[in-house]
Amino acid sequence: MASSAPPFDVGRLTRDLRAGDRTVLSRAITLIESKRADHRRTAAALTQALLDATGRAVRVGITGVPGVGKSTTIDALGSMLTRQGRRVAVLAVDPSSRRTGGSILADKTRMARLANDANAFIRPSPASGTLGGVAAKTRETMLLCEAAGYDVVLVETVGVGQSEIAVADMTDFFLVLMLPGAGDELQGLKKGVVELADMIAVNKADGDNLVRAKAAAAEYRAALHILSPRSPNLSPPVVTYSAQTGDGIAVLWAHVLDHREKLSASGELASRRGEQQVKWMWAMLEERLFAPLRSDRTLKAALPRIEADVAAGRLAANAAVEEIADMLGR
Ligand SMILES: Nc1nc2c(ncn2[C@@H]2O[C@H](COP(=O)(O)OP(=O)(O)OP(=O)(O)O)[C@@H](O)[C@H]2O)c(=O)[nH]1
Ligand SMILES: [Mg+2]
Repeated sequence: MASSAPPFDVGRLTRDLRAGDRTVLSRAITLIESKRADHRRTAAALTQALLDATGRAVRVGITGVPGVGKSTTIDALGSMLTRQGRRVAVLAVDPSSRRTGGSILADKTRMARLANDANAFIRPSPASGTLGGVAAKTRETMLLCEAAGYDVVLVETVGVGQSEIAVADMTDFFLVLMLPGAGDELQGLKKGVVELADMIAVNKADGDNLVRAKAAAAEYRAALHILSPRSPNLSPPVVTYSAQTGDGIAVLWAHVLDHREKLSASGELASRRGEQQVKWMWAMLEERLFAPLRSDRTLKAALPRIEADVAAGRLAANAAVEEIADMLGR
């Protein structure tokens, strides 16, 4: 099927993107998100050509249960940062079916200030595809944003699935947001998510919630003692703030910068990023190598039978692997 869109010119894209052209950035992200094999190769060439201009941003992952205030927080934090002269990119990873095109719109209204800020760029990641796929696109999108001059990248994800692990794996700082309210200690978040946290921030510390927010913070501080921190030398701070009034947002950001300074000084920032890149490479390669298992019709048709035979003890697992490998090698 012939496409009516003009072909992508990597040289031009590279040049215009480095100049910070937002329309070109959007176009380049569309290229990155494309599933076409020729686009994938062009996307790889583009990323490679831009590599020296990437890595400069403060990369922050933000997670929390639905309604905790992620979008409101990003709006308040992002606007504070653009006022300080920063350029802020906001990306969202949400593999759940909960979100449709309509709620992207809702998100933009929750981020009303940033959505109209010339120094901010908001881009939801596609909700389709496998988690690894979605996260991979978000990572590449992050690199493009960096090359286009965005020096803060905020990645939002809802903290109820596995997307938060993917986001923690692509950021320098992982911020876990909590609601005020004691008792329901980890609030539906898996313990594993809290263990990824570089900071816990209790939102909605305003009005009647103020006291409850402080109590919740004290509880998390106590709970964190029994968990192992992500960085051996840094125990994650627990703060309270209000995304609505803006109280505490500056302190929250100061913690991010402080953490960054310490990680840079110890060399952990560079090593963490290096490890993330390698892990990402393997994740993408694995996905690529597994692709035939999903796309080969004959194999797809045969797999349930092979699995059933293995389960029933009619076929040895290693014999099954030989059979599958033979079909793949045809
Ligand atoms: N009182 C108070 N309400 C807040 C605060 N921050 C957010 N809210 C409200 O909480 C609700 C949810 O906020 P969102 O920012 O949409 O939350 P979210 O975590 O992005 O939600 P999802 O995208 O659905 O996962 C909205 O009604 C906000 O107005 C705050 O600091 N104080
Ligand atoms: Mg939101």
